[in-house]
This record gives sequence, structure tokens and C-alpha cells, in this order.
Amino acid sequence: MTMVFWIILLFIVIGLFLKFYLFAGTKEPVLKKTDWKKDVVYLYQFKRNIHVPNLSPFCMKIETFMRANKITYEVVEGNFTRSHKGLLPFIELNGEQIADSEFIIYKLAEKFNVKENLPKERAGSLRALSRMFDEEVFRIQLKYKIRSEDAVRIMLADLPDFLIPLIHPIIRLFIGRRLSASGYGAHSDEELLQMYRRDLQATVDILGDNKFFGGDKLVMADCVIYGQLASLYLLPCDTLVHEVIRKEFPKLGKYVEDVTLEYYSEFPCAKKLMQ
Ligand SMILES: N[C@@H](CCC(=O)N[C@@H](CS)C(=O)NCC(=O)O)C(=O)O
Repeated sequence: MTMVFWIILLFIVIGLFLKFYLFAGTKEPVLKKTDWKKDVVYLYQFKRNIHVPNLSPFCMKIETFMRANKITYEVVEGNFTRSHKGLLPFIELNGEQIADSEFIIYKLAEKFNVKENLPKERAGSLRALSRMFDEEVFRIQLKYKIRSEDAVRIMLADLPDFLIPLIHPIIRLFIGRRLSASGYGAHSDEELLQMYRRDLQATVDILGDNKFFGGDKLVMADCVIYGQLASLYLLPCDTLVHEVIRKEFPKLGKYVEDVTLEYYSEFPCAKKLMQ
């Protein structure tokens, strides 16, 4: 009886993957929060996790930006909600739905009048660095995360442990297909790690001795870079990319820890860092 239950559950999980990975994201936006309050941002993101403020780097980008700029927001948690574009995060603000962290963050900066006032050269290099993180670093890290059963166990913390070895290959298959479509699936470990090291070297070079990428103040690029690095570094597992950050770029590990302590101090992941 119990076995039948778990087999049905497995089929449900496969069905959800098909829904969210193959048939997602073609609809018009449909507002989810109908009793919204003026100027309150409703942030739709994945369920909290004890190890990291959010499993998604893009959700953390938005939440960090709102915390740093003291924007009033409410989190709407849900692992199965998606925007009309098929992914998370999305926000609703004054009756409008905005999907994709790239558009959300600029909308928030405009609406809540957040100005960075950086020299043009710095602003330009931070924009380029941010896109490198959201496109390349994201994919490289994802490739290693989905390869690790420990990371997948953390991502699917609600499921019983014995299902993880069954679901892990399905996750590798679906996310692996997306990575292959983006071109990153074809690279060898050696090639991926070469790219990753070059990307992280550029990142520490641009950070220099500053506290933040914006100098002494946290800017959009910090939210992007923090989100991407935290989504890997704070997960207690041992992948090849964890090893690269821990051994070769400790400065970036420290950066993640500092931002977590400053902006998420009440979260279990920050409490763990304080011990
Ligand atoms: N370009 C998007 C990327 C968002 C994205 O990739 N979200 C992933 C989580 S990291 C997601 O929603 N995955 C769920 C799914 O594929 O069903 C953004 O910047 O918001």
C-alpha cells in the first residue's frame, strides 16, 4: 500500500516537471493578489530553506534589493506558482504583475527612486558583470548543483529521503536538457571550471578592497552577485565549484557571509554563520 502511494507520488512529481519544464510560460499575466495594498510589493518566490534565504539566485536578487532599500514587501511562498513567463520570481505591485528579475529590479528602482550614482565606467562594468552572473555563472553552478545528490536533497527538503535517489536522475535529465539547449551542457568539467575561474577572478578584481561592488554601498550588481554566489556557497555540499570558491576565492565566500549577516541576520542561515 505504502509502495503504491509513493509510486503515485512519483508520477505526480513527473507530471509537475512536465508541466513546469515543457509547457510553461505562454500565457498573459493573471493577477494573483486581488486585495493588494498600494505600494506594497508582493514577491512570489520558492519556499524558504534553512540553509539559504532562497534556493533561487534570482529570488534572492530581488529580496536583497528590497531589504537593502527598505522597500515594503510581502513574500508569497510557493514552489508550484509561476509567472506568465513560466518561472520565479515575479512580483505584483499596485495591480501589475512583473516577471523576471531583470525587469523587476529596474521597475523597483524606478518606482522607489533608488539611485546608484556610480561613475559611468563602474556602472558599465557592473552591468556586464551582472549579466555574466545571471547567464554564465548561474548555468555553470546549476550544472554542478544538480549533479550533487546532497544539493538536490536540500532543494527537495519536503520529500522523504528515500525518494531522492529516484528523483535525482529526473532532475538531472530535465535541467540537463535546458543546460544543453543553452550550450553549456556540452562543455567538459575542465572547460567549465576554466570559465568559472576566469569569471570569479574578474569578480574579485572588480570588487577590489571594497565592501560592496558599489563601494561602501550595496547596489543592484551586489544583489545579482550575492544571489548567485549565495545560492551555491551557503549550501552545505561538496561540489567542484564549491571547492573552487572555498579554496581559490575565499574573498567571495567572505563577501557572501558578510551580506547574509548584514541583510538576513534573523534567518537560520545567518545564525549558523554566527556560531
Ligand atoms: N531570467 C529569469 C530566470 C529565473 C529562473 O531561472 N528561475 C528558476 C529558478 S532559479 C525557476 O523559476 N525555475 C522553476 C522552473 O523552471 O519551473 C529571472 O531573472 O528571473
